[in-house]
This record gives sequence, C-alpha cells and structure tokens, in this order.
Amino acid sequence: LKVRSPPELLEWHGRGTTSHFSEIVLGRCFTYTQLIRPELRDQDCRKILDAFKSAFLSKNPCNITKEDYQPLLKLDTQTIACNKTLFWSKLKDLVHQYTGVQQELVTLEDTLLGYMADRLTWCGDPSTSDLNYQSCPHWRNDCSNNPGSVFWKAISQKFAEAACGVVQVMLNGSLTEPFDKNSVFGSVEIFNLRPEKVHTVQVWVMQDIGKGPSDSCSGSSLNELKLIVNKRNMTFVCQNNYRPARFVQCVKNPEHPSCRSKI
Ligand code: C8R
Repeated sequence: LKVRSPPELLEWHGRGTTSHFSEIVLGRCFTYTQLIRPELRDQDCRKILDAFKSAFLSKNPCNITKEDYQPLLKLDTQTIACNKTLFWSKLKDLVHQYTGVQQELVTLEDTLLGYMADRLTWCGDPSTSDLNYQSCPHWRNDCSNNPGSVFWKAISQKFAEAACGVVQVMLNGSLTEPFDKNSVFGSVEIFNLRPEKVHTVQVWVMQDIGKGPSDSCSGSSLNELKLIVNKRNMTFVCQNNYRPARFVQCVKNPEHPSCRSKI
C-alpha cells in the first residue's frame, strides 16, 4: 500500500507528476495526430510517449539535459509555414484566446510536443523506473535543470530555429519589464532565431484593459529587445495594444471606455 508522504517528507518543493500523466500524453498525442493534424496520422504515439518518458525516467531530476530530449525531438518532424510563428511571454491566456480565433498563427502549444505537455508536470527518480507523483524539483527552490524546464527550453529552441519570414511576439505591457531576459522567450527563443531566415521581429505589447494609457514600445525594456534584434541583423517593429488582440480582450469588458470608443 502506497501512502502519500506528509508534506515535510517531500523530496522536492514543486508539484509532483500530474496524475495519469502517461494516459494524458498518449491521449493528447492521438487527438493531435488523428483529429487536429490528420496529415500526422502515421506518427506512432506509443513510441513518442516512450521517448518522452525515457528522457527523464530513472534519472536525477536535477541533472536533465537537452540531449536527454533529443530522441523525442527527432520524432517530431512537423514544419511550420513562414510568417506564422507566434512567440509570447507572460501572456499565455490572451495568446491562446487570440490564436483560437486567428488560427493561422502557430504557438508552441499548437505543435505536437507543446500540445502534449501543456500544463503538465513530470519527473522521475534515479532509484526507480516510476514517475514521481509526490513532488518534482521547483525551478527556483530546487534546481533549473529539471525535466519540465529543460523540456520547454529544448522545444522552444527548436521552434525558434525553425521560424522564417516575419515572426510575431506578444508581450505583457502591464508588467514593468514586458521583455524579461530570463524568460524562455528572452533567453532562448530570441537568440535562436536564424537571421538568414527571419527578417523581421514584430512585437505586440498588450496591456490589461483598464490600466491607463502606456507606451511600452518606447520604454527601456522594449528598447533592450530592439537592441538585441537589431544587433542580430533583423528588423524590429513594435506596436502597443495591437487592435485584433485588443478586440479579444474586449469580449470580457465590452463596456470599458477603451473598448467602446477608440481601441
Ligand atoms: N514556451 C515556454 N514555456 C512554456 C510554454 C511555451 O510555449 N508553454 C508552457 N506551458 N510553458 P513565461 P516564457 C511553461 O515566463 O518563459 C515558449 C513553462 O513551464 O510566461 O517567456 C513559447 O514558444 C514555462 O516556464 O514565458 C513562448 O514564446 C512557463 O510555462 C515562450 O517560450 C512560461 O513562462 C514563453 O516562455
């Protein structure tokens, strides 16, 4: 009989592996390859799940490397059309509400691996071949080379390397630093765009409805991003409160002045 350990005996400070992790990943893989992108219907979801689990099972969850995920990444052969990639930081809900309507744009969660892993937690333990459902390393309080953080960095890097043409970026203008150089976008994606393929980085800085007028595009945080983009020989374009995404925010706040009049 397995009894949940009392909190003080938990090994790590983060949430444990999501219950039914394997079933969820397998189910999402079938949903994605059979229903969402039927052109991928010949992918072997069991093989993909095995490669996913092999990346971290029976290993120290603080010593995971990008190489551990390479066999999994190799199984994903999906390509994304030029001008369709959408990156984001600190604005996950709005981004996905927006892509729910504007389905041409592709975020990492719209690719097979991002779709399978979204909102899940997972880790193993060197002493067993089981998943650890009790606790997993917290990236700040335990270690950054944990299975989740390394996974997102590895697949984000591949996603950025594959982008071409214009790329779009949605950032959170209600934060003092909409561009966070420690985020996955600011530390991995922006540096893995290929300037020979990507000519323009188009940024949309979205503010919460009701937060007074602001011009994040001319602030120091966005200027830092502009310098990185220009230094890497790409064109930088920035727009505050991009109208199509503003319309999505207005669905929940139709009476707000910024939704009634000039938006
Ligand atoms: N990306 C990164 N992390 C992701 C993710 C994703 O698509 N999807 C999820 N669920 N996560 P944040 P960021 C998880 O600060 O760091 C890609 C990870 O645990 O809000 O700049 C995507 O392509 C991760 O630590 O954003 C996007 O462009 C948090 O959620 C950036 O990277 C996201 O933390 C977003 O990453």
